[in-house]
Amino acid sequence: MKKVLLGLTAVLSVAAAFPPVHAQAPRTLRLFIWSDYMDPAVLRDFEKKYGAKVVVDTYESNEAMLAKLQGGGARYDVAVPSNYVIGAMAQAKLLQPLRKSNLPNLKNIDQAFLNAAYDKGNTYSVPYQYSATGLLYRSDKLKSPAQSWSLIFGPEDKVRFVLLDDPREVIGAALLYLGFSSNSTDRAQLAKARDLLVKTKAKKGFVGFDGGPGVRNKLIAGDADVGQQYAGDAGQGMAESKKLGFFLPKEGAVTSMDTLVVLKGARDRDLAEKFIDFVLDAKVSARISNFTKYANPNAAARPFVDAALRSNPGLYPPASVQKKLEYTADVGDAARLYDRVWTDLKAR
Ligand code: SPD
Repeated sequence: MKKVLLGLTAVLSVAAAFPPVHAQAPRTLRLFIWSDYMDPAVLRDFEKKYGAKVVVDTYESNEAMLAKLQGGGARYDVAVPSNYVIGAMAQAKLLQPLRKSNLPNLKNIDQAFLNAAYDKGNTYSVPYQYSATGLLYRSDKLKSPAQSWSLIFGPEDKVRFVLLDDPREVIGAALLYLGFSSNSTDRAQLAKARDLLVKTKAKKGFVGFDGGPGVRNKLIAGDADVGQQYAGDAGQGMAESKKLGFFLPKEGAVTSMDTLVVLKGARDRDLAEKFIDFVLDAKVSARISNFTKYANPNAAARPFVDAALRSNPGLYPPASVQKKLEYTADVGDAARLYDRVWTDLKAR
């Protein structure tokens, strides 16, 4: 009996020293990202490679993301904010500096997209995917639409339209239509944009505000004829329905770079950086673009991006159109003016 007990003790102590792999809780990466902005197969590959589990939560605007992070109730490791909110997030101490030695694949990003004014030295963020925002439309309803924001902001009232539930996009588009910068900080110009938006929202054709996937689904379902839309989500919509067309309006288009950041509240900073580096791999990055249909700032990925996407002028516009694209900028204290216009518009 004593012998048996001794044997059992030995087995138990060996088990404690070498717990079976399946007994260890897998490392978890909590990813907070825009809807339909990541290929799920890429996440599965990351899980296999690192024996980790990826839990995804989604949002439809930077403002929604910030509200959740600042509410403090939810903790994530990696998020995907747009360029123009990086400064505010750093100031609010929501971000951790990136340890570049853990990101060897950062070299894959096109130099033109590194060290940008919104995050000098890429202290907190690396470029993920980018796009301009234009108009997605039903080509069976609108045969040859004017290539203009007037489709929604003009006097015409028969067209049913959806706007993005994204303040900087909506206010930016109104400013462009009025001939101003989409980053204007001028009170009078913002007041004109508000008046135009209030009139626009009161039109019979106004269907509502929605996120990128919601806008394209409304068009596919035939519930709207036109929708303000990010170029990538427009590409996803056109891949699903032959009845959709897309253009960047002649007055100009709001453009933004979405980025990968490690959050201050990250539970596993090391795994978060492993994830970012995995996404920066040339082939992985191309797979993501091929899935999301967004433009890719990763130079090494380009040869692997579908040829149809690479030659899509809505995604990679020619130089003549690029001149009219304005990157959304951090407007500093004027953000309060934008908030006021948005709150006022939503309250009506
Ligand atoms: N469904 C993915 C949406 C990504 C949008 N990024 C740009 C937003 C800038 N306002």
